[in-house]
Amino acid sequence: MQDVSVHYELNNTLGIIRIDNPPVNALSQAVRAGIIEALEQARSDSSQMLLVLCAGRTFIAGADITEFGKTPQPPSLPDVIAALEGFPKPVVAALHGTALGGGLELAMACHYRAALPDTRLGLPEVKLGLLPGAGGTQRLPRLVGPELALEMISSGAPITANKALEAGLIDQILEGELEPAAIRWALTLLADSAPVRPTGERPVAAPADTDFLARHLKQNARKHRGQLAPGYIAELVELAQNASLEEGLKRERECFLACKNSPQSAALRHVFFAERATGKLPDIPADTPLRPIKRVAVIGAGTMGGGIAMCFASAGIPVILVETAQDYLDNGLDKIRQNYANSVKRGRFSAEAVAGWLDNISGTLDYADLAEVDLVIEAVFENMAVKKEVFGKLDAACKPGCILATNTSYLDVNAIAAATRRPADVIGAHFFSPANVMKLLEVVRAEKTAADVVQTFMKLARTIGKIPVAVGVCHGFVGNRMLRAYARQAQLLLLEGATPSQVDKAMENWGMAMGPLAVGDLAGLDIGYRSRRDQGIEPRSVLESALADTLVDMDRLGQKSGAGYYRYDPETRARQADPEVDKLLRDIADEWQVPQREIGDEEIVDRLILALVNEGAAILQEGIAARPSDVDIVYINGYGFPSWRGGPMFYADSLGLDTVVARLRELRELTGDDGWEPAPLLLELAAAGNSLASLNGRV
Ligand code: 3H9
Repeated sequence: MQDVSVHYELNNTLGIIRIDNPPVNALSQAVRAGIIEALEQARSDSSQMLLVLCAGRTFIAGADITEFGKTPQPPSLPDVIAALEGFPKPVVAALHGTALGGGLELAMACHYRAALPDTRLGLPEVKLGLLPGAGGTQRLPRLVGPELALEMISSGAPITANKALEAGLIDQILEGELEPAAIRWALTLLADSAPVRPTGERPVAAPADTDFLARHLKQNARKHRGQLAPGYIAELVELAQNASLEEGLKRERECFLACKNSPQSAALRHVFFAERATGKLPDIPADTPLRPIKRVAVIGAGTMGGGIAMCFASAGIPVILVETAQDYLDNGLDKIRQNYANSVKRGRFSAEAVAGWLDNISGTLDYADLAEVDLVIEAVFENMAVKKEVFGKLDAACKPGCILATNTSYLDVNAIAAATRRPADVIGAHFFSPANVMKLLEVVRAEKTAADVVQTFMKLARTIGKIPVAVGVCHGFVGNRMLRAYARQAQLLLLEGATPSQVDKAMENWGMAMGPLAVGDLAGLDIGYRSRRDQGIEPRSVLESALADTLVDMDRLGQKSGAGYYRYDPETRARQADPEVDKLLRDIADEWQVPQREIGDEEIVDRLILALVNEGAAILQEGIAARPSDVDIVYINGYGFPSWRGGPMFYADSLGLDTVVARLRELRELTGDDGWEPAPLLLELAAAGNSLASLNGRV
């Protein structure tokens, strides 16, 4: 066999097709062609059954995503799958690791399936803006029934081997080492004269009642808002129940191609690779030796500190929580126990796992207990003087080489590092709240942070389940600096004549998880108020915070006080527009002499999103972020930006930078605000006919 990614071997009565295409055995053209060639060989040899298995850490994890967007090369995956299902000898598949997307579709076209116990099986295409395009929408309902099939395909979440066995997706769990166990199982089937059993010829398992689709669409309406694939998926699963395989496959192909060629899928594929690119740092070699991190301490047992401690404990890393008084410590530890207990109640984790994680957390009031830790994360009050004091104490208490990290969202990490005699060991770690849930972690590189400290932190972040993005020092780093520009536009629009509901609805309809004013109410308006005061900005002295400051002075702090930009129903927490705020707005606009006008939703979206784009471009030019795709990842994972729009920088490219520059100039004209001057980087790229994406490859 010419192609090295698929090997065929005749083992007495068994023909073994072994796929070996690291790292995840994706179904590249070479693999597809290799399988067809293997089938040709097996057709005429003395094999009585074929066994498909994979080398390396996983079964096939799907189609090769890098091939999407290029001209398709034969054979197509549906053709390979049809050849497997229609093969005249029984074909069986042995799964391990992950059987995902096209990988699971291929397995479903085999006549029997078995898996090692820790295998995960799923159809995650929806996360790439796609749907299963090689029969998955038609074969999965035939095996597990339409209800579970719809849940799996529209969530993209994989299931365990046990669940797959219970649901009829696999026939057997394999024990022991993959290959010998798979061969034993196949020979048993052969001994039992197991017949060819094409999945496509089966009727749908346990057909659902007539309104299951309507229920599904209603339950998921909010989650799927604005997305193309989920509607098609529901239609196709229904078709599996009511139409022939041939008809179902034909419609599946049409829908798959519509999704594959859509801007949404291009955006989500960009996000897939962008998420994995964040760890590749332009100036730090990938093989930089890492510092071992075996024990960690977290300073401050408040909401943030507790959440951070949970991240380490849940990853099996012992963590000491440090407080200044016993009752603060006790409260913090109680809160952690409660959080874990809630997760167990909701079925997220087992009680057994959580008990083990809790054993990883201890508490102390004494910095002397930090002598042996390898990393400390400070999560005290967001105040420079307090942070400097803590870092002075850490410098004295911690061993040489211990990494000292500050969880700040705005402050100057260089100044904090200067409070120690070891600035090379100091780094910023901006976790997002709730820290045990939110995936994003901005890793802030200060001027003197050592390369191995950065690399260690980036790797450690992955170990605790985060998506780390390396950023440089500036006020607010990448995310909060951009947020400031975005939130400023929301405030100005209110004073110019929009209402809070209008601004929020426009942004939510565009795809943001929550509008900016609802976010402000959720976070608490007092936070920004305090931060402005700490920066020496007097309350109500600046136009863009005049409304927020006034609300705080009126004790309208947001959801926690029952009112902010909105009023909140005490029972349901539903937000209601408040005429009092509209009146307040008009008064403030009069006071500042801001003329009122009708404002359309398109202007709201343009102003908020282009403010992000312009600030993002300035951040890139200053080298605060390494590449545009890093900025996208920050905004998607930390600020509710719709992933199917690819992030603000990808979105700017999709508009075309010429269009972006022209619109920025129009906005300057319209508002008279010089802040709309296009960032020089945008001008440069637009003039050269280039995209922001052209900078992604510069690493
Ligand atoms: C599909 O199947 C469509 C069909 O229905 C229809 C077709 C007609 N292709 O994530 P990792 C790379 S759509 C190409 O860091 P892990 C990845 O970029 C597909 N490359 O490892 C990375 O490269 P690098 C449906 C892929 O252990 C390296 O492999 N399937 C693919 O944390 C390691 O990846 C999916 O959506 C791919 N399919 O996680 C599954 N997958 O080292 C997508 C990975 O250069 N994959 N790479 O940065 C995953 O979810 C995870 O990669 C997996 C492993 C769980 C498998």
